[in-house]
Amino acid sequence: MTYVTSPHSGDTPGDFGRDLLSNLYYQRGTTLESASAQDAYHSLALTVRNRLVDRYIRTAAAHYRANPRFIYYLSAEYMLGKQLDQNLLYSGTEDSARRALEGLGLSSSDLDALDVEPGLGNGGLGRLAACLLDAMATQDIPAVGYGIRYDFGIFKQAFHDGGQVERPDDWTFYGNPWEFHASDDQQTVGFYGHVEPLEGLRKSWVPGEVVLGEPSHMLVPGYGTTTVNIIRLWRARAARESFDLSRFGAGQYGEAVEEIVRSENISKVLYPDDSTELGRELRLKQQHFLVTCALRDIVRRFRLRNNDWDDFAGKVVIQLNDTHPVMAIAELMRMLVDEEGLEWDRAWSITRRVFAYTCHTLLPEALETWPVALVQRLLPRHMEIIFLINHLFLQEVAARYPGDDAKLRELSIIQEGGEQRVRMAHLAVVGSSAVNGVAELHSRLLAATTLRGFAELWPGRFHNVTNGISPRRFVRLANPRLSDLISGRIGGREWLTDLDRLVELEPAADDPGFREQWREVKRRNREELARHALAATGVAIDPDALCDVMIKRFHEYKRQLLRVLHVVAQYHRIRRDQVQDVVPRTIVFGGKAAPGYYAAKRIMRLANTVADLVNEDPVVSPYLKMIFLPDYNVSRAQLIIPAADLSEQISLAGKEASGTSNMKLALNGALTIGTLDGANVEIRDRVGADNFFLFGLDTTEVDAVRARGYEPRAYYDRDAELREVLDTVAHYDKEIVDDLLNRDEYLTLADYRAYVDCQDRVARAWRDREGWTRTSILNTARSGFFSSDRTVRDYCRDIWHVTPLHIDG
Ligand code: NBG
Repeated sequence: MTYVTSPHSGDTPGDFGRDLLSNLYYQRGTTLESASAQDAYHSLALTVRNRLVDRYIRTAAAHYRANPRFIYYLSAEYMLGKQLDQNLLYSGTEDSARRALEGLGLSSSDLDALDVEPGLGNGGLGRLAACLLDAMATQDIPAVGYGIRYDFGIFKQAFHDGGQVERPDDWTFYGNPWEFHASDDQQTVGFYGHVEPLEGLRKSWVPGEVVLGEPSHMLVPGYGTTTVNIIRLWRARAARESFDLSRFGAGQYGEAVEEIVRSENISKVLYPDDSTELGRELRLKQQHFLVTCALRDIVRRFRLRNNDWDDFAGKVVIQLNDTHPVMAIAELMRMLVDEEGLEWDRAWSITRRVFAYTCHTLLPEALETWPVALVQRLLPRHMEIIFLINHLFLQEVAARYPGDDAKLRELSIIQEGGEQRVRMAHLAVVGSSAVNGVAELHSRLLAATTLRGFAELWPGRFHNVTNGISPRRFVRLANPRLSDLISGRIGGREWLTDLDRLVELEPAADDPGFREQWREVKRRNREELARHALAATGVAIDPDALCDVMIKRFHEYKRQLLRVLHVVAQYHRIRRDQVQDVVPRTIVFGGKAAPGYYAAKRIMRLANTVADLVNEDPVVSPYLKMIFLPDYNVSRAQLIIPAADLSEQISLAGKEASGTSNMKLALNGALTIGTLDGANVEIRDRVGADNFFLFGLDTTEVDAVRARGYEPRAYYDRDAELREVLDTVAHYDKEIVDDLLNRDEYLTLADYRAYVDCQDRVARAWRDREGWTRTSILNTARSGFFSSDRTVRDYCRDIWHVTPLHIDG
């Protein structure tokens, strides 16, 4: 291995500054005097990146030598967050960079503002993928993340008349300094066409259309270790010479680039929908594109050091992040049987051992299914393979449940009755060695409801791995003040990679001096949020007010509407001077709605309307302010979370698989008001029932309410305050109220009174500032479990069976 260590590795501000100037000169072809802001930003990014390359080369070399078992994480979504802040921290150059920039007369905050976060995901699922990659690198786990390099990430959100407006996220407009392109490492991906028989079960698929997948990778550094893994993202391209020169010459400019456009459309845009299936061919194309590129790359990497298929399952784990990459099961079977000539049974045994599947939902409408007719047309050979997998699987089921046709229908990979569809979750379970949910309650409910038949068939296959979050991203980078305070108190920064050590903070909860410092940190974080909020919304907020935060995708089950109803109730109380349980609060909202999700967008518009109502009322606004920060993303999360005092986790019990903002907020000392849903249950178990504001129906009670025949209007009739609130809301949006009174799918009215009363308890608790601070400290101290390091260790132990590979620095 030829290592190059000079001149890009020095640690002093002088070294850093020199390398930055050299990058300006040689990479941007300019000088400090004439550099544009983009020149300076790109040179800074390259200077930081250079400091990770050496570690990456060492990691790759060590992996090659050791030929270890690898985790290949397949995900259609990654929400990586800004790379500059992360890579400065992980390369250990924060200080030297700051001083070098000062010396050169460059502003680090101006340059940081030019760092664009790659928004290649929708929400929790994509951010979880990023937190897991971060933890895998930090835990020295040999791993590669595979994804799609969308030209346009999640849309940018703005508001017009309170309603959401979506704008394209052209994230690489000025180039992306963090990625390495490998344009000579392309893969070929086929679509359509027909199947020709070879011998036995072996067939040959002749695709009717072919596109190229071109990879680039970004570095995924571990914190406090030498390991730097990568995430490999694929972009679709047309074959060389697809440009039709003669048509162009004839003035047919559109037709001349038709093929290029058709091919490149595959990785053009992230689907901004995280819950329902769009039923669109292009999305299925994306999925097949991702899995084909990833699998070919995995096999290429395997062959670098191995040549026997019997070793494949020993060297390769493929973790399927939800159903989006599940076509990989059929594609691997196709590669093994058709291309490699393996017997079906041998191929199936390998495939089944290699894959593991994480399910991230309980909502039936979020479980992907594809019309058989569509799969047949787009991927004819895959459809045959899926039918055969299903046929053999149903024989197994029939042997186990003789004569039970209902069982066959329930478990079949093919949904019958009406249009035949492929149930991707069923394919995932049948083709994997392990299935996991993402919080204890979720895993339990999965096995008891959504995937019950499978859990009965193969109980050993079902696991729970409770989600976690990166403390580097969500405490150290997001909340440097709190991090310093914690490090000062417990001595050193080891807690950042050993988050259980936060328990050492517990005694500090009883130290009035420490509590004072803790409050001061929160206050300064709220001041920072206030500055940003003023610039973004024009609304001035009081940095001493309780900062009450609800940040997540807009979805009816998450019940942003319940949050809004409480605000309206407060509004009336304050107007009536009924303020005994009112403390000054700032309600902070952040989140996007899927563009086609009409009901969620209505609720969003209502939230903005109520915000105006409250903020513009001279009687109410001294007590209550409401801001909706547009374009919620990872960077915005890093700003809001450190300022939060109260974390709203108010989904209808049984609907939220886990939630992860709940963990981020608790870890930053916010108290939770929440239902017994998702990971809230585990947060409450850990921080203690006294330090958590619990309200609302649990899953058993939800079932009971529904079984009795839920009548939302009865709550309206019974509760005068609720009546006043809904009448006010009806004034702005009658449709929302009609729906609540007649249907109320997510039992908002059933939980309303418990929620409002619980909010009164919150207000009383807030008045006791010492008590509140104590609870806040305990929330942080007891949330160490929610580190993504622990999540990765759980995956390693229960599902992946891999061990860390330490890389010498
Ligand atoms: C989401 C769940 C969240 C969970 C994240 C990460 C999907 C399909 N699911 O509750 O709604 O925290 O996944 O596991 O986006």
